[in-house]
Amino acid sequence: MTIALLDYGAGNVRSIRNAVQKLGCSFTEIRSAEDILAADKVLFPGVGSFGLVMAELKKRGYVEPLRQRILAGKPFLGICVALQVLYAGSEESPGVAGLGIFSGQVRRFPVGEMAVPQIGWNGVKLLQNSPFFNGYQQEKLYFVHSYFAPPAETPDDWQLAYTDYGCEFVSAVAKGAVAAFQFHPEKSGAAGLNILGNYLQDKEEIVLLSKDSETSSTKIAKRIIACLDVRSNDAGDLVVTKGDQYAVRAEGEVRNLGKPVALARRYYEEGADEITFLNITGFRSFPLQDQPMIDLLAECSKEVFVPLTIGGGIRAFVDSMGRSYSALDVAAAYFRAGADKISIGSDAVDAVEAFLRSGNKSGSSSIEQISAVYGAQAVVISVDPRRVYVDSAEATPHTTVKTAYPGPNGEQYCWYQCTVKGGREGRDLDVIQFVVACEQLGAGEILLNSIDRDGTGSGFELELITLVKAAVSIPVIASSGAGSAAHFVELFTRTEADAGLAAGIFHRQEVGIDSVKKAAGAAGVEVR
Ligand code: 1PR
Repeated sequence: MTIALLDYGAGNVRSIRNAVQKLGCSFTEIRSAEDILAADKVLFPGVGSFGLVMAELKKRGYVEPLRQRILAGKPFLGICVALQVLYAGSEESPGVAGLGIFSGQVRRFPVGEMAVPQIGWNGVKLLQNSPFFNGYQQEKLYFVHSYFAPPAETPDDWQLAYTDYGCEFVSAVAKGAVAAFQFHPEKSGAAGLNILGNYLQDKEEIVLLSKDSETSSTKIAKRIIACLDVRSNDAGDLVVTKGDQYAVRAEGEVRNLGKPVALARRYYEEGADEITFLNITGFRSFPLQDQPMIDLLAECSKEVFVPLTIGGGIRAFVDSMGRSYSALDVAAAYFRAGADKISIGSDAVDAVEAFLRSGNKSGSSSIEQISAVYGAQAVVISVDPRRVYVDSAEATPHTTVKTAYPGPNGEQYCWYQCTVKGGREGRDLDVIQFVVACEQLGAGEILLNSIDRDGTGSGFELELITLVKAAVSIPVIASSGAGSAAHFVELFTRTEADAGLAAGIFHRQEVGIDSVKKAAGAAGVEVR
C-alpha cells in the first residue's frame, strides 16, 4: 500500500513526515502527475498561502490529476490550506482559482472579537459518523490559520465537522475515502496522531463515534507554552539556560538547566501546548553555519507532536566565504528542520525603524518576506521591552501607562522601550509603535517578553500585556515572570492574553504544566 506525500517544498512538511514514521508507515514522494493518480493513498499537507499553493500545483501540472483523483473518490487526505484549495477561490488570493471541487469561496476571519489568525487548540463538532475519527474522544486539536471554509459554501454531503471561532466554520470535510482537515493532526499530540493513523493505517476495528449532537459550541483554549532559552556554554555544549532579567551567568558560568531535546520531550509529555526554542545568542552567530539549532530542531520534531517555534538569529547574513543569505533562507532552513513558526527579535526592530522612517512597506524586511511565503501565522515577533520611568505622560512622546509599580524615585508613569541583542541595546522605539508596525508588516503573533519580570517569579507584567493586547488584533503570548500556577490564573482572568509562556519554573520543576492547567481550569479558564 503506497502512501504518496505531496510536498511542494514550502513550509513544515518535516512534521508530517515524522508523524507518518511515528505511526510506523512509510511514504513515497509525489514527483509527477502519474504518481498522484497511481498512489493507493495521497497525503497533502498544505502550508503557506492559497495563491502560493495553487501556483505550485499549476507549475507541476498537479491540478487536473488531483481533481480527477478526488472526484473519483480515491483515498486522499488534505491538511490546512489543502482543505481550502478544494474550493473555487479564496479571499486570501483574489482571482486565483482553486481546485473547484466545491464552488464556494474561502473567507478571512473577521477582525474584531477574536484574534486573527486563529492559533491554538480548539474543538471539533462531528456532524456525521466517520472512520476518520475512529477513537476520537472530543480532544482539542491544533489550528493555525486566518482563512476558513464557510458552511454555506460547502456541500452538505461533504460536511464532516464544524468548529467555532467567532463564527462557525467547516473544520473537516469528507466523502467516502476522501477527506480534508483545517486542523493539523500531525501537531495535535496523541489525538492528532490517532486521527492521522485512521487514514494511513488500515485499522481492523472501526468504532464509529456517535456524532456529538450535544456539543453546543467549541472554544479555543488558552495556551500554556514552555520556553527553552538555548545557547552554548563555555565548553561549547548547547544547553538550556535561564536568565534573571536576561542575565544568564551565575558565578561567571552560563546557567545549565538541561539538554534541549530531553526537556522538550518532557514538556510534550507533560501537556505543553507549544514549545519554543530561543537561540539567545543568535545575534552573534550564523545559524546556517554551525547548525546546532537546526540539528536540535530536526531531532526534537521526531518525537514532539505539538507546535515548535524557533527564534534567534533570523536575519540576513554574509558568511565567512562572502556568501549572502536572506532572513528567508534562514527561516526556510528552520521550517525544513521541523519548525512550525519562527520568531524574529532584533531584526524586527530594525525593520520597523526603517518602515517608520520611510512610511513605506519595502517588502524586503524579514517579516514581509517570510510571511509572504509561509503565511502570517508562521511569523512570531519576540519583543524584549524594558520599563523607562517618567514623571508624567507628557514627559515623553512614547505611549505610557500609569503604573501600580512606581519607579525608583516614585515615578507614576513608564513607557516600554524596545531593545535588541538580548536587551543589550535600547532603541528610541516603544512597544506599541513596534507591535502595531509588526502587524502591518505581516506578523501573525506577538511573543511579549518583559526584561523587568524575566526570571523574577513575581508574576506576568499585566500592565504591559493589557496595553499590547489592546493595540493589535493578532494573538499575544505573555512571557516572563511566572512564579506559580496562580500567576497564570491571574494572567488569563485579568488580561486577554491568548497564551502564557514560562521557562524557569518549568525547568526547575517548581511548578508542573499540569498544575498550571488544573489551576486555570478550576478558575474557569478554557485549557486543553
Ligand atoms: O534578536 O532575533 O536574535 O532573537 C534572540 C531571541 O532570544 C529573542 O527572542 C530574545 O527574546 C531572546 N533572548 C535574548 N537574550 C535573552 C536572555 O535571556 N539573555 N531570552 C533572551 C529571552 C525571554 C523568555 C523567557 C521568559 C520566561 N528570554 O523567553 O523564557 O522571560 O522566563 P521566566 O518564566 O523564567 O520568567 P534575535
